[in-house]
Amino acid sequence: MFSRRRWSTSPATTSTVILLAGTIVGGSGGCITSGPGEYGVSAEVRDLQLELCPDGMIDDAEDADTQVNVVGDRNGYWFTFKDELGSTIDPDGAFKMSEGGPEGSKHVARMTGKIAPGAQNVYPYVGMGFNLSNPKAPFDAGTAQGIQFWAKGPGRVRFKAPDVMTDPAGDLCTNCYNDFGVDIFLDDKWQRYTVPFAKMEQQPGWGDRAPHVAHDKLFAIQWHFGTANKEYDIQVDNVAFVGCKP
Ligand SMILES: [Ca+2]
Repeated sequence: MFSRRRWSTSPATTSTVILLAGTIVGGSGGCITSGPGEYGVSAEVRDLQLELCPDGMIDDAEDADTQVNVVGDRNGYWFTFKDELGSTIDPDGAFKMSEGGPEGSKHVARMTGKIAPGAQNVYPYVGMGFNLSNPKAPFDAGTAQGIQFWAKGPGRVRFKAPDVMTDPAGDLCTNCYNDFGVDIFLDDKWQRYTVPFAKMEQQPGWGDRAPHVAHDKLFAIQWHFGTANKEYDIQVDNVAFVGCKP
């Protein structure tokens, strides 16, 4: 899965190519030409409802700091990341919350910028998210059945949860970064999305495989955007564990 063709306009170092291997997007999902958010997983996770777990709100950003709501050892920080191909992202470096959000919200996690051009086997990307614990450590989501969040695009976002099997921090993978997740076509208005762990899958065709997401050993929660040449403005709020069994 490594690049067979050198990046034509910027020198792709070996490390760049390895990094890119973590972001290869699976085969095309069909020939949908309009309103892709109305179909498939995007629609399923928009329509699904699961109740908030006790202390389930991971972060609503309302305190405007860059740490999730501190609950036990759930105390990680937000961050952004990007490729080395020229994609831009704001905030870059130190994270900061933006103003706005769905109704009733004053602050929100937001990333804006433009994705670099792609090429054959070259996949530019950006992302934002947070580690669940600080220092980074496996986090047990307990009896939660999934993760809910509000988001606004538009754009196709990969929502994913690096875990002990797919994140190098777990010291178990050799071809890492194929995290379990779902691809969601975000609407251009605020919507709630509820993603059950059971719905999260690895991308086909690359990376170490695992049977299912290790929701008892999660490292992080992330939103990736990687549509080449595209300007983006992705907002996320009210991230929570949902569906706890009594
Ligand atoms: Ca908020």
